[in-house]
Amino acid sequence: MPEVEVCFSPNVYPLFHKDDAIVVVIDVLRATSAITTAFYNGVAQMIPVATVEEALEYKKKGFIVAAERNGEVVPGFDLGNSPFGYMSKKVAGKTIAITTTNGTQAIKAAEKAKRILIGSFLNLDVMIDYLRAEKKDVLLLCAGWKNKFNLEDTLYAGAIADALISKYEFTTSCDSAIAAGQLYHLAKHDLYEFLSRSSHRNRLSKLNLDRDIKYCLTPNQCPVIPVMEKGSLTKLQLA
Ligand code: 3SL
Repeated sequence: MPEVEVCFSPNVYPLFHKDDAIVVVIDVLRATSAITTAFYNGVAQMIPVATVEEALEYKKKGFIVAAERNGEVVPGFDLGNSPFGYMSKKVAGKTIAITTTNGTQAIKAAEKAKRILIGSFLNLDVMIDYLRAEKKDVLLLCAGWKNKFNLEDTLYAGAIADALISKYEFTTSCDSAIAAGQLYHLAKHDLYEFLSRSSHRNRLSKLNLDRDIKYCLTPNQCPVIPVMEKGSLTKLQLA
């Protein structure tokens, strides 16, 4: 039976790496929600980069570039991490380079994985369907906050782990998958309320970003799966 595991911090990804596992990178607030939204709205390709300096190189070459640090758009760049910035016709069909505080760092941390997918509540059901059909080991990689644990990524990991284990033929011997599943059960009736004391919900609220938080926590609005192919993200062709 395929196994599902949850890694709570990109820092410890090497402990979880398996050559054949599918890695789902999760940064619910807000990087992976923004990326999912971008592909749902027709963005052609996204190039995740780790540093603002690398992002600047893409800007000099004429790319649209998104750069976020600590929740805010880095001055001089076109976009940040608000999913609402990726709904415009201006980005449809375009390639966007992107760097974020945690999300793109988590993608980099997993770069040795054979397949990297981008997960968010926005693509919850389509992700579960895809993973169950693939029947491969799954590693749910939470971006967290600067390599520390966060609740919102854990809840999404729990939603996936719980569905795969309880409804389909997946198993786990990983306590973090069990813990994430149990937390999801406590939270699922009102994710927004459950996160009321969480650090990043509060950080974003102080920046007047409650609209973003509510959007990112509303499941299944964007049924697409971004996938990493040779250094950039594209939309996975679903059967
Ligand atoms: O850390 C990240 O990658 C971001 O999602 C953080 S924020 O939501 O833009 O603050």
